[in-house]
Amino acid sequence: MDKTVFITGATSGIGKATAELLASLGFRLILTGRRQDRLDAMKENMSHLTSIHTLNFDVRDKDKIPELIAGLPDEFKQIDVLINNAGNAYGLDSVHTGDLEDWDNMMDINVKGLLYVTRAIAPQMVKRKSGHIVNIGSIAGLETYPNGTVYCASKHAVVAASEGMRKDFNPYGIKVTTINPGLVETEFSEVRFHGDKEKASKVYDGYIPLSAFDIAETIEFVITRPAHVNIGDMLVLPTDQASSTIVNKEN
Ligand code: NDP
Ligand code: 8X3
Repeated sequence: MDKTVFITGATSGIGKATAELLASLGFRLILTGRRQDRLDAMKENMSHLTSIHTLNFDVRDKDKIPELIAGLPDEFKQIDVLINNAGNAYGLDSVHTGDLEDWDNMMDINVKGLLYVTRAIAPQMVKRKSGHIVNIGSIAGLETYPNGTVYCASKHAVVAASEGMRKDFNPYGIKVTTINPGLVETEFSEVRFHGDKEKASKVYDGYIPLSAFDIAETIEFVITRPAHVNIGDMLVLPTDQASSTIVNKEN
């Protein structure tokens, strides 16, 4: 597979599962995140499958990102697919009690971070008149739920940014896809509840959530369509989930 895929948030959950699946298919990979030990372990474990380059950065670091992209080794300079996956929810609170630092994290990482990375990579796609940008939104970008206002607002912004990018990049033949998952069992809830593993695990009790691999397979599907086919938007739910607030739980 002679394509280079750049994945943000590759150290955990959906990003990690996607990296593993795409490595097994021979895609050249640029794996990114803030946890260097995890990036090192992934490179070590998967280098027998494909060429892997890792970059350690925070998607909020708007000055560092263009420098890192410009400094990529020749083999990794041409990025064919950008998967904007890095993101998290912080807190589950009403707007009148929410923590402002949590709000900054969600808006700065989920929205501005996604835009900073895209801004650094899209020019080479425009120049080549080819490329594919896959943005990981959420069901929270299509509806809202109580106490999730700011996370939902950040994911609504991702859906809007994705739609806008499709228009901006239309003259250049660049595909833009938004994948909106429902409940996926990853480290997501642990981050949301600031490290409270017990509270986090309860989110996935009593029904079968999606696995990170389920979304990795969806990503693989969208990036392997023929050149003339762009999957615009996908909502991918566990069978047990009908909406953000309707989940068929046993108890
Ligand atoms: P995880 O917490 O398992 O993974 C989040 C990833 O994002 C990690 O690799 C983390 O890496 C990276 N990340 C977070 N903040 C930053 C940052 N500031 N800079 C760089 N990387 C960052 O969660 P998921 O895999 O579930 O989440 C992936 C995406 O999927 C997110 O955008 C999330 O909103 C979305 N999503 C998740 C759903 C779910 O139910 N789990 C449902 C719908 C959408 P590191 O800490 O090493 O930087
Ligand atoms: C993650 C799913 O329902 O926790 O985007 O917002 S949810």
